[in-house]
Amino acid sequence: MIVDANPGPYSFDPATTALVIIDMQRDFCEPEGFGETLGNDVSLLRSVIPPLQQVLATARALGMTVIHTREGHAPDLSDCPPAKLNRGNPSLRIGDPGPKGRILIRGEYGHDIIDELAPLPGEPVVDKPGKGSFHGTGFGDLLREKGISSLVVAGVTTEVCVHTTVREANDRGYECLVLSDCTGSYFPEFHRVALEMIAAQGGIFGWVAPSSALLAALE
Ligand code: C5J
Repeated sequence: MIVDANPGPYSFDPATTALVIIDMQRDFCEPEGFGETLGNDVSLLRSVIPPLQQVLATARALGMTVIHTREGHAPDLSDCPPAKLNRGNPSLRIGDPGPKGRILIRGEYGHDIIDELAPLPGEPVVDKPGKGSFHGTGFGDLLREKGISSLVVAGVTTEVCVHTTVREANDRGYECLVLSDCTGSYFPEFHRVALEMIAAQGGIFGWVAPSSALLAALE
């Protein structure tokens, strides 16, 4: 199948392609979580949800591999480097108790994926301590086990966890398509430029297309 993408056609086989949904967690997408403690307007991420719900429904209907990721840490913070824990001047730090549970801690309500995009039983959920999906996780092994060679990437935030994952995947030989309207940032300018960076120089990290182009190819 071929998607009309930037910088050119993106070809993929749904049988060897995974839809990877990055960090659509309450901690990033809803008030009173990690994103808000850093001073961000989390409502800016909400526009991602409706188109991503449509892509997710289509991928599931076609039997494509769907993988969710969550950024977060063990309750004892043993996998949270001090460099991450102590950085910046948030209103609450990682591990502090907040209205939605301890900030960015696995097992807490705020750490989980938003109801609108909740994983189905059997869909892998990769818990990652970092921004990229490969670092400190079984994500690479999972892709190999499932025979995946291409990734359709969505989620938040575009210039942080989406970008890091796409860069890691690109270096490992995966062909990545990033869905422009199914990714989002607290900084619209960063979102725009991050997408440009992926497709620049002949697709230095991959391809970019709106979800409508992917859905047109899948129909
Ligand atoms: C951030 C992420 N922005 N999921 N994490 O800290 O992009």
